Amino acid sequence: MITFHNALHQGHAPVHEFFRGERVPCFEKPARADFVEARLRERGHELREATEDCSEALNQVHSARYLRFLQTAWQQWLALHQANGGVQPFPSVWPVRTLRSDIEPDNFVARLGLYSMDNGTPMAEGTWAAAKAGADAAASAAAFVAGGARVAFCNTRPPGHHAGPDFMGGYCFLNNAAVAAQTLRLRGFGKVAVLDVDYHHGNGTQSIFYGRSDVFFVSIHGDPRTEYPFYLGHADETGEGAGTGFNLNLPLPAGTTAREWFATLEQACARIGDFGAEGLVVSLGLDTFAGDPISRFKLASADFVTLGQRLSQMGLPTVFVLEGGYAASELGLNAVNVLEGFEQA
Ligand code: Q9C
Ligand code: ZN
Repeated sequence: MITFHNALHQGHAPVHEFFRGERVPCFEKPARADFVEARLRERGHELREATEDCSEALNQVHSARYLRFLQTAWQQWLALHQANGGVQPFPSVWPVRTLRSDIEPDNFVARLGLYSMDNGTPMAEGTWAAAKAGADAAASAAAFVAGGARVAFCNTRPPGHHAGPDFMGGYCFLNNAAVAAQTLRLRGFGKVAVLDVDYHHGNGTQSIFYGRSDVFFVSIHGDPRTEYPFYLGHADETGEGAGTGFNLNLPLPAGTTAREWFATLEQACARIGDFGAEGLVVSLGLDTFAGDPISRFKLASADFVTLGQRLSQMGLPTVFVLEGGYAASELGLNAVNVLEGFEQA
């Protein structure tokens, strides 16, 4: 599988996040993409540098003021105090209902809260560069497919599917899958489906396309009543305005087995077929794996081969974009299983 990689991902290396009130090492760590790359090389797959600047698509899926903030966030943080280079910023206040989000506060941490959905998305010095290079890699994979290739993979981190039009969250800053889908649209694909198989609902991708009928968002994920991101991902979210009917959520309970999960995948595939998709973007989270430390579905490594085979049978030009998956040492095997399953079928 031709893979577009993110040469700058290691610059996104925050040290800790919060878990049960304690600071713990980040689950979303550089080793994840490195394990995937090592496995790809071992299996003889070709790695390529990004060929595209994603800016056009990026500006269509994120707001100008969010991108402006994110691009210099680390410099803004450093300017506050000489010691800030050694510590991570975290938001501590958010503009929830009744509070105003139209005015950017002068206070940096207040601005960080304005542009965050949680305090679980730590940033570091190289975060913007890594996120932008990742979105460039996603756009490159999409451009490659738009140029006639059957399939491509984007091996990147930080992930993207929780990042909405104007906020970061869930380890995500720029929505790589949305950039890939928008790139397919810009290059002549009339109808694009985004299938999100990450354990967590892709709230950011849903929100970006919620009012649109040209991009059908479908997600299979842990029920938000008990699982992150909690505040979106219910079955009754079907789109709004022109986008009504072009959003499908298939939440499943924690503990869901591979058999139940694949039965649900059939529903997703049927609806993507009915939609008449011309291209497919797969938000490839591998945190559905039974060994994932923060998720609760029960897929085995071999099930990921089956997933790749099933997606290949859709017969669509396909862009795979890496999302979550925190059993880092098994992530390479699980990702490559999907890609090789796709190529075999
Ligand atoms: N400290 C993705 O899989 N935080 N994001 C978990 C553990 C939310 C996962 C808390 C998990 C977000 C892309
Ligand atoms: Zn996830």
